[in-house]
Amino acid sequence: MSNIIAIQVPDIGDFDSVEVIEILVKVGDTVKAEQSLITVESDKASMEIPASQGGVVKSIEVKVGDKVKQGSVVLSVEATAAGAAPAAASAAPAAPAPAAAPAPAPAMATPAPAVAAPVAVAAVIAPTAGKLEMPVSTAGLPHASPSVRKFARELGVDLARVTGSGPKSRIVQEDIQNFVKQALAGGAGTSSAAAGASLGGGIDLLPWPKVDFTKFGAITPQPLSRIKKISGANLHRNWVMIPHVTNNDEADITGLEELRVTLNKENEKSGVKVTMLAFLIKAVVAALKKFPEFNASLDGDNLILKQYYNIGFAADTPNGLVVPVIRDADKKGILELARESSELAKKARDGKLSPGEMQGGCFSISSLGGIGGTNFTPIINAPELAILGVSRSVMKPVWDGKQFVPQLTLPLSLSYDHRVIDGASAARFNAYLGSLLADFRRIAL
Ligand code: CAO
Repeated sequence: MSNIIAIQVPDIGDFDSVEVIEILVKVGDTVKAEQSLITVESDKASMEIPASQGGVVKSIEVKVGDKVKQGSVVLSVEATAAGAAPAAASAAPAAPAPAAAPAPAPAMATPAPAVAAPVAVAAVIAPTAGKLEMPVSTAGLPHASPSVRKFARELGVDLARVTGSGPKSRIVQEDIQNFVKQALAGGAGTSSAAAGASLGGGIDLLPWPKVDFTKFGAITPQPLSRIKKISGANLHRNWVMIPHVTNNDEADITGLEELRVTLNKENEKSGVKVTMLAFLIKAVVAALKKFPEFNASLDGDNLILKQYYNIGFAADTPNGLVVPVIRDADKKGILELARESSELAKKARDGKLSPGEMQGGCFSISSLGGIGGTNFTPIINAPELAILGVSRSVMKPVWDGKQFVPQLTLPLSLSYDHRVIDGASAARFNAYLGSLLADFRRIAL
């Protein structure tokens, strides 16, 4: 018996209606679950809609230029046993298709230009089952869909050097092909150091080493998780595009840890564990108020100063790193911050964060304190300008002028975007943060 499945547009976050700009498969193709089927674009971002179910494509229900929204049928596939949807995703039955079924998260990449070129690039912090991830815009990157970006990456083409011939100057696959042809004919530089040097842009690197590892021993290839692929691309972009500097400092949290332990004893029955992370969020908000340039984003030559305080925190999950965001952290008390952060961390681990729960962050905290380490360099979560890395606190002997006294010391590693934040400001921010943690009463000042 044939098993025809209608593949629908999943939850695409804040976008009501998006335009189909590319169809990546054709009738008769065999697609795997999670394979990208079409690219859609809103005025803010473009994203690829993946298959919630593998199989053979029987019909394509959309064409380039169509507007689609959550629940729109993209195409139908004849399901094969091998193409069964992953546990988190389920496909909608063939028409009539009442509501959107959960599907793998679409991969987001390139938003359209807000005004004119240069365009912005949307980043994905992390996907969640059946939901779209958070788009983050960064001005100045070329406008191209995720598949075109991938194609360019595979060929080693620097998109910044390609002129887009698509709508809104979008770079399409043909533009890359033409660019490569031109390069082969000696007209354009793909990876020649001379071309890179003369243009002053692009990063001319050696190609990635291709090694046949089996020559050296047994291997097991393991595909990266979807979250790793998406967060990896974003981390890479942020690392390459943002001039990071990390300021390392230490905070005396002897008193704060005592307070935390006491509060937890008193609140044993409340079910809410007061965490160091909650205190850190509170202290970071106070530091952001004192140093507003840290609560900002770069938009071309403008600094967008934010009047709200949404704090993201890195959560380690079995599938990779995600960054849930606590909104309006300035309006919340320690217990509420502790409760909300543990709920969000649990949802993150269960793969149940919604796109909205990962959007709108102003500043992030990456706490490895529960695991270990003395210092590290966290990567800024663009378009934020700074991130606080926290390592494991240790008891240290500290000279008080007369004697050594034991002090519980928390390492603070503040990475900042040096285009906006000077080293002196970062040192002040970190020192101020340390002073708040050392004497939490200062928060009230
Ligand atoms: N120093 C020493 N101990 C610490 C500590 C610190 N800075 N922070 C937390 N701990 C201890 C806690 O006291 C707790 O100990 P007990 O179990 O004995 O009470 C334990 O570590 C777990 O702490 P917690 O429940 O408060 O959780 P957390 O705040 O450490 O972590 C979360 C929450 C979501 C941040 C964490 O689960 C996580 O995912 N961390 C990894 C983040 C990450 O991957 N960052 C790297 C991103 S790449 O830049």
